[in-house]
Amino acid sequence: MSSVAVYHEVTQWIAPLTGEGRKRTEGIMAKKLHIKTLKCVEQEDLTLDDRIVVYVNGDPVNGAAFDDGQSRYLDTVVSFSSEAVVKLVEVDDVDADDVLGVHTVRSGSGVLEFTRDDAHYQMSYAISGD
Ligand SMILES: [Ca+2]
Ligand SMILES: [Ca+2]
Ligand SMILES: [Ca+2]
Repeated sequence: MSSVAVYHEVTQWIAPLTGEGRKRTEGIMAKKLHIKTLKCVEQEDLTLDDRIVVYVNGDPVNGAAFDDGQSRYLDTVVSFSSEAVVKLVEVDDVDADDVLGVHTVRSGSGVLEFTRDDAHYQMSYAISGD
């Protein structure tokens, strides 16, 4: 699937895992990453809004449009086992998508900075469980 398609799918995707799906993953996915706020200090695209997709361990988990200075409460919780690789991608139609940064987190809380391609995003997060 192209990341443009992923962007549109993710921006409409709000249903969490329920029932059997959740039971199957609970045993091995003992930790939870809570992605709280994502702030766009400086966007990557020169015109129009950035289209951001957040990936955790390779899966798209949320997406939204951002303008300079805009902050959004993503409130996204993702289960994982040992570590969570968080990647921020800015989607483009005509040229390749832009990876704005990658961070690996395992515990605790804080703010991740994504600063590639002259962009600047700040993501606050907290990890629970062990
Ligand atoms: Ca771009
Ligand atoms: Ca774009
Ligand atoms: Ca690009």
